[in-house]
Amino acid sequence: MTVPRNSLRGFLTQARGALRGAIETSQNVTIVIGNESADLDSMSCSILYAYIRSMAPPRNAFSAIYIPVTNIPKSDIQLRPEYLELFKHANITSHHILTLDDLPDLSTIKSQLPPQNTKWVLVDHNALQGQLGSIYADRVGGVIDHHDEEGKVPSETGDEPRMVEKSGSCTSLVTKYLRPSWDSLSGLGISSAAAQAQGDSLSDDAAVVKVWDAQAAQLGLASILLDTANLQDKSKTTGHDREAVEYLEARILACPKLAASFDRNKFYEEIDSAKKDIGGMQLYDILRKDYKLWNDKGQKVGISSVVKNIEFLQKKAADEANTGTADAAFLEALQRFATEHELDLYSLMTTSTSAEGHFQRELLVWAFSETGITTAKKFAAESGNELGLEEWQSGEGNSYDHDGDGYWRNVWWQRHVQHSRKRVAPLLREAMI
Ligand SMILES: [Mn+2]
Repeated sequence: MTVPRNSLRGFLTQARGALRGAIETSQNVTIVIGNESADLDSMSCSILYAYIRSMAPPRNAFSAIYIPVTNIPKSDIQLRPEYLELFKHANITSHHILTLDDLPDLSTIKSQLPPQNTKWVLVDHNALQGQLGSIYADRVGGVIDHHDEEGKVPSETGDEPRMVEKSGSCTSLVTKYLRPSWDSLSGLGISSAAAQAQGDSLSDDAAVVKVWDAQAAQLGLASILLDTANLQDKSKTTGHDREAVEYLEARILACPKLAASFDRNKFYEEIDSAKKDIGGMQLYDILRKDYKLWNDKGQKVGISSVVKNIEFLQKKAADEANTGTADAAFLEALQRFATEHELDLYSLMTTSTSAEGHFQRELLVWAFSETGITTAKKFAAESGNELGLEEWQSGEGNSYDHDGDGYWRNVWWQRHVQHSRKRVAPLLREAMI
């Protein structure tokens, strides 16, 4: 059975029902899942892939429908205002998105969703992490990603892709992979009934499909534009990104309802400012909203990415603490976060725009254990040049650098701003011994 041509909204509703049914009746299920930071790229990759693949599956698909799962609890969607802004363009709401809450509870997941009944396609990462990874890693049978290759996905993936390539956005690679299927779907119209219908309803159906295509195209386009700064960031943008933007934008402009009013720059600004609108959030939520954890060689390393500078976070910490200096409140908040996550090493990466309008990055590394301290020192010694690390001081004129009493901490300006967590995380992991 092929999934009928449908809107994103209709498809996601169907996917939720299909997942529930598969769990209840022990049927096969294919899950498409993005990484644990669940940024816009991860979310749109999994939905776009599952959507087009379900309507145009390979002949020997493992299951009739592909289920897109966003790798966070449902309540965490609220921490991503850019999701909510974008959903309006895709005619969906946070209630349509499938999250970890739609999978059985971790305590019973192995019996309710037996590994042999599942196939996992990874998008925007290439190693299934955490507890899901410990149960289902052997069931991964496809990947599209733009992070460093970890060699965890089998080299032969049959009917599913095995595509790990450099690209600003993973959504660009997903778009490239799906294009032939999407093109043939759009050529087919929405149902055989449409083919038999009279002229009027046929063109009505065609118009409906164009609206659906434009909604899905906007879902993908937003991620690529965010990841490449509207294709302006030369250090990130690749040919894949430019081609995908051209393709998705054409799909939007092919929809008469949108063609006249759609403006890519305006669309980008809208989603980008929604992403930076984190002023109303608690500091703890800001630290965990774009957080990734690695558990290698017996060390736990966590990295938070934040779209505001340390000064902003200090003010927030001071407001929340109501006492003491901003420096102290900020450091206490970070320490609390690292302690609760039982980290050997915690890193905070910020991005912001300087008063002169330049894009800038700060990098904080704080090690709490003996092994963590060894890693941190090795990282600082070996990666300082590549990352362009320079001494940093807080607004109150304090250095946060510290070595002793069982911990080590350093904060730098990271002058080579082309390097995101995608580069910093592998450098930290290479420093682990
Ligand atoms: Mn990505």
